[in-house]
Amino acid sequence: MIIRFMNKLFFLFSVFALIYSCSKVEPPKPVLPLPTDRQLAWHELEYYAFVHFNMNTFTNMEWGLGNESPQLFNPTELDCRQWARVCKDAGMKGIILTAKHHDGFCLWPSAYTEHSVKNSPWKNGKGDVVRELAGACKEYDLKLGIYLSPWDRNHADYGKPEYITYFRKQLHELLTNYGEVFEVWFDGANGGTGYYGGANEERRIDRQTYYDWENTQNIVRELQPNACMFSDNGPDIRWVGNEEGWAMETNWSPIRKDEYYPGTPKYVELREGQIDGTHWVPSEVDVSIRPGWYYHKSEDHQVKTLPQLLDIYYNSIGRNSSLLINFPVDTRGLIHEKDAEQILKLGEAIKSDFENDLIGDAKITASNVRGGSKKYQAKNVADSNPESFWATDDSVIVSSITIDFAEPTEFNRFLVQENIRLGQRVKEFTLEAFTENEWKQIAAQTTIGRKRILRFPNIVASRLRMNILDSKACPVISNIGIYKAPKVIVEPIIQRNKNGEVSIEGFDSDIHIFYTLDGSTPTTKSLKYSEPFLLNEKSTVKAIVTEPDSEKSSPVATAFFDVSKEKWEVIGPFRSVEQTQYIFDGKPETAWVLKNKPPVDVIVDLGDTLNLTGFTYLPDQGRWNPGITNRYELYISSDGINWGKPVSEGEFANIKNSPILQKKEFDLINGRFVKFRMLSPVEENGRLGIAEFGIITL
Ligand code: FUL
Repeated sequence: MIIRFMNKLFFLFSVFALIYSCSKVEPPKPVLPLPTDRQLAWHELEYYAFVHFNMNTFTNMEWGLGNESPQLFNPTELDCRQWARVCKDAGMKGIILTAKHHDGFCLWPSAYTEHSVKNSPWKNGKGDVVRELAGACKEYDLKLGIYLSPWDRNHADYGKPEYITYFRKQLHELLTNYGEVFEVWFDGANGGTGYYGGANEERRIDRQTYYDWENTQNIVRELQPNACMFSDNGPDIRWVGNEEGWAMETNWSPIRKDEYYPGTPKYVELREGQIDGTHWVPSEVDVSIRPGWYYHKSEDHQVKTLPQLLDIYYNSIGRNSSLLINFPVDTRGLIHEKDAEQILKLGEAIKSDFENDLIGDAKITASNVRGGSKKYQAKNVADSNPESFWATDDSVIVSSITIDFAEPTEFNRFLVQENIRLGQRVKEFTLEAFTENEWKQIAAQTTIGRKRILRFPNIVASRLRMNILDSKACPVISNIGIYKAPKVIVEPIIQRNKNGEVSIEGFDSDIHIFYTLDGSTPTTKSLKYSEPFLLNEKSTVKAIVTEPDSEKSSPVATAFFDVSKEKWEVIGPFRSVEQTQYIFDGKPETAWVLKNKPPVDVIVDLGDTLNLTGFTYLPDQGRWNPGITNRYELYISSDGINWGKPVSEGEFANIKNSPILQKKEFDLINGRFVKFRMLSPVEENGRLGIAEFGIITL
């Protein structure tokens, strides 16, 4: 009886002691600067859409001059609900619309200009795209964001103080008439040539002072206190310093904000953020699903694929950034089917990558727990409560947290988050897996921030350990997730270089590639690819990617190669131009481009006399000022001196809109020298070029 009483007493004493000890342990002191509540809410969104749709959509431009007639704006099937549906289905949380781009045309009937939808034929001037989108976002539970270009190439007063009044009035309209706005996007591109009410001149402004940013930003704060503002240097969200879809691995949310301004030439310094940053201004990765921001039919074949989009996802959200993916809405007023197809694939892939957190019931321990307190115990990283976290004593920075699975577990993703309410801290960490009876390092990294995701080949381990090697103060880790993402089984890329070496690349690690050379459909019993191989003769390579130990197999990739280009040489007339090699390198992304008065000839010595029946031309695939010819002549010669009449001549139909591989056949002829004559650039830029040139033999 007495023993039982004593036991009870002891138990009660322990409970009190624990409660006392918990209450005694001081929480970690914040490391400045800290995010505001509005930034914390924005951080949670992670992934949202940009829509570039405006006058440029109808003029096939990226930067309109400002002199475009509102009559040109006339979408035939505009449907903002379709945009919202696609974005929602892809897992996105909001849409930011280019309400006004640099050309000054307004998608809403602004009371302060005639240069808007109200003077367009669309809905007889009664339409309002911003209103339609606001309604669609509401219906699909998405947030609405506004892009309002500070640069206005249409407005007569641009460059004078009067324009700032106009700009602010427009801001007022957009922030009071369309409900809650989550993000206001101020572009850094500012000043230059333009129409400017008919002046047609160049106007430069002082980017630091012209907009009186402080007072302009105050308008947003006052009208939409919850909205975050984006610009090169914030105040709430900063540009990541490129438009290609990646953040740096080292990425601090703080920056020394006052050293920069929208349009700063020092934007590269913003990429990594700054360890000694004075303000919390996290990065946002903005990237288009196509090469351009606006719709161009010519880019219909260049929509980013699932592998490219997955890389973008992991290189942005997985690197302490948010992700803003742009849809260049087309002239119908819809997100193009091809864009929708790819983004939905990404949505599916993200879902399945993070479906099952393997941390489950693993035992989690740490080398140090703050004050030995339960409140800061290691287990908190797996309790799905973002508020709770593991923290160490102030004096302990070098520390580790170990996840002990009940049995060997296979995984390929590691996700970790700091509790950013207390500031960004970790400077350096490693990851080790206990496998085959020893600890193996699988990653050595720098910052964490709001979210860091590491990808690596599948590993089977019974334990996983994260070592914090350096931190601004004691680490505060709120979440860890461990996943086995399914392999991305997409068709591989088959390329052959000038020497005849064929490479076949799949996107993921731990996959198998099988191929055939006889035109038959590859299976897991076909040749297994391990490294590039020589293939000089004419052949068809077909290849698939399969997942080991599963039935999963990709669609078949097919590449047709004619005789190898090993002996080919450009012998004139631009032999000295270094890039001539690009036309035989098997890489569509590299090109040889010239700005010469047509005709421009390229003469190739094939090295042998061949039986020729045609040729192929892949025009320059570059985004800016591509060199493309739409008329051509092709000559064959046996000595490179006497050319006679062209064996083929004419036009590459629709090549401007669709710059894909062109194939032309002609009657069989013997020859060793080929002259390809480019006659007319399709772009006003006057450039002529070739990404790849090939011949067809009998
Ligand atoms: C850039 C602009 O100049 C582009 O046209 C586009 O709007 C992009 C998002 O930002 O700075």
